[in-house]
Amino acid sequence: MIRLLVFLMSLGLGFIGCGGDEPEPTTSKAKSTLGVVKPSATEPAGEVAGKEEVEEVEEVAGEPRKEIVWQKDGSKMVLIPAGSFEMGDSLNEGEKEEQPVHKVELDAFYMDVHEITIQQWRKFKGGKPMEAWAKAASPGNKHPVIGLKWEDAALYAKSMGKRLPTEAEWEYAARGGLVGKRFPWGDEGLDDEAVPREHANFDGKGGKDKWGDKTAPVGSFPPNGYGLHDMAGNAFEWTNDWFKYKYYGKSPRKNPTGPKDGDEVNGPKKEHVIRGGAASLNSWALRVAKRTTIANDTFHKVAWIGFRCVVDVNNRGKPQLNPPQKRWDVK
Ligand SMILES: [Ca+2]
Repeated sequence: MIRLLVFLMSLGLGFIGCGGDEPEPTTSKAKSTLGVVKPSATEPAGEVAGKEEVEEVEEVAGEPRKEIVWQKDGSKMVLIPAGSFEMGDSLNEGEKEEQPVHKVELDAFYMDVHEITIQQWRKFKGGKPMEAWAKAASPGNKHPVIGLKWEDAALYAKSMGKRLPTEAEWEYAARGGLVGKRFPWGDEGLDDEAVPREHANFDGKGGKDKWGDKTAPVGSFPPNGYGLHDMAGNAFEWTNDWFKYKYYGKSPRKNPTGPKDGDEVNGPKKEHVIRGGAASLNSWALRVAKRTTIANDTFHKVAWIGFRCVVDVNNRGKPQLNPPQKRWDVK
């Protein structure tokens, strides 16, 4: 009897563990496509209670894997470790909205190694066809999908059981573990384009950058310290947060989710933050502290905007969207 019980338990273990590199199934906790879910005390746990208990008993909490493959869209993701950093323009050289520099603490999360590609976008059922100008600027399946509105990117992320990164998560990840540097690779390159040309696709050509104002296949440049490619250049990337000029002065410290609303930029248009610069813009936009948004539809068509996704890490070290213990600091 005991042996039978052990056998049955081992079957259970095998079943639960069969995910291997697979992310845990992420239940639909997102209340809308509007980005980051902010859990409330009354929100029920997304997993069935029984299953949760079984996993608590049979899984040993461990260190999260450094890399995973997200089964739903085939994206390789890397672990961005928990930690804190000084967010903003510590070199005091940028725009006023990059100030004041403030400390932010973040839980660990997984982030897509690459920008979401055209191939991934085409497989996505809700993905609309790209417009002609976007196809011309990003010519190939391995190139980043661009020309997306924020709502498109957020819908993709939700459909895949992931989410868009907060602006703080994006900047922390882009810094790649470096402290107080200008670019994901270090400080070099504000006046001399030779260095950034080896690390990023931005407007013009030189060195590794052969693409002019068109995007490159994702991963054509070396990764940053966390193993992320193209955090500088190629496609601009949507973040979850609204764009507000003066948000940094009141940003909370722990897992901030951005302001509740955005500023009007060049007219009655509120939008979300885009990060990282693009193949169509100069090296100034590649700075890790640089924050901007689209001002209007015209700008949208000259700033190649794509995205990548993230997912949280639960207290057992597994990827899980919005795990019960996650606490967001909303302000
Ligand atoms: Ca990028």
